[in-house]
Amino acid sequence: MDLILRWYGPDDPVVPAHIRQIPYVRGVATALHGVAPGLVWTREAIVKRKERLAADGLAWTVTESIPVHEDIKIGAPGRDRAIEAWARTAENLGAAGVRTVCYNFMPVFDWMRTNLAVTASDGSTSSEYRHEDLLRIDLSKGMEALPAWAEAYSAARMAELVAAYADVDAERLWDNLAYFLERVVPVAAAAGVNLAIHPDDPPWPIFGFPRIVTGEESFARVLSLVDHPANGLTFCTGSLGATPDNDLVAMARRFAPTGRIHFGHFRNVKWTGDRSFVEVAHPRAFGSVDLVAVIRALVEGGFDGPVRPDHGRMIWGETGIPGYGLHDRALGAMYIAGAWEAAGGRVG
Ligand code: DNO
Repeated sequence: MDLILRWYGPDDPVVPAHIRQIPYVRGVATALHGVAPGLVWTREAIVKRKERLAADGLAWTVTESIPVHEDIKIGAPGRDRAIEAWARTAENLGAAGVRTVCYNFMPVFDWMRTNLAVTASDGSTSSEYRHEDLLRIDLSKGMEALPAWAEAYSAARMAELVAAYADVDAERLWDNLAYFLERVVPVAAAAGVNLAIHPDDPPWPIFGFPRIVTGEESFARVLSLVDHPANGLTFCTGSLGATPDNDLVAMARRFAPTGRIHFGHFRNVKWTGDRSFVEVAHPRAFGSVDLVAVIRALVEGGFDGPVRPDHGRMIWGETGIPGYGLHDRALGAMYIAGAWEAAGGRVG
């Protein structure tokens, strides 16, 4: 596998030169975060980003993510134009040699937490999700007060989105995902790009918005919507592992041999109650996810694609983007690399 780290671009307090010093890491997952959803990333801008990374000896291995415009998820009239822009972006990335695109299909919010910095007994901080706390959040006030890593929404914009999603139940969202994939997969495939949908985090509906990519059956359904090798998955142990309903080892055994896992996100969470969890250090002793067992199943199933440590804790006084400090992700990277090698896999 290719061990990489996520890098948020020039504004990220973690610099490429430091990422490069983590053993094995020779590439990143990144995106042109400054480009609004629905607009095309030009070849020039993509190449400029690639060159910026190359100056520090890093490749742009994975795009994480090309954002999916809400019109596409809602099935609104503007969706064809937004789909066209998404497909052109994937094509431009492929032409520049960036061959994996991670994306998600979560309405309105991406990953959601109710606290971004809970302090553990060792003084480190990490994020947590408690469903009872989520239920106390009043969406009608907008998103400013919401402790989550997500875009801010004014009360008016939020009301608009809630209204737009009123008719979008889970089945409708599936239809809209199918409509999207039917149009983008052929373009991506022709450009030599693999698509890797990210599971919903957490994997259950929030604020009344449906969430559909939540576990084994939904992974199988995504693959069947467009049965092409370029239509694939991001195997995210933190998102899938947030619920005891998912058997991650069984999922790894089922999907790795299909060749449709195109990206791996590895992190650990500890269940703390019904639909509640806290993020913990990567090793299996600290959480509810047995990363060693999952990695063994992936290696045995033949998965050999890009992998990154996902959220880390904040340790050693580091500050920065919640979940995306350098230190704990570097520790996680080494744990993953060790488990990979012990399982007989290649780490590159
Ligand atoms: C969280 C990440 C997600 C992921 C997107 C993919 O830290 O794993 O934000 O990048 O859901 O589109």
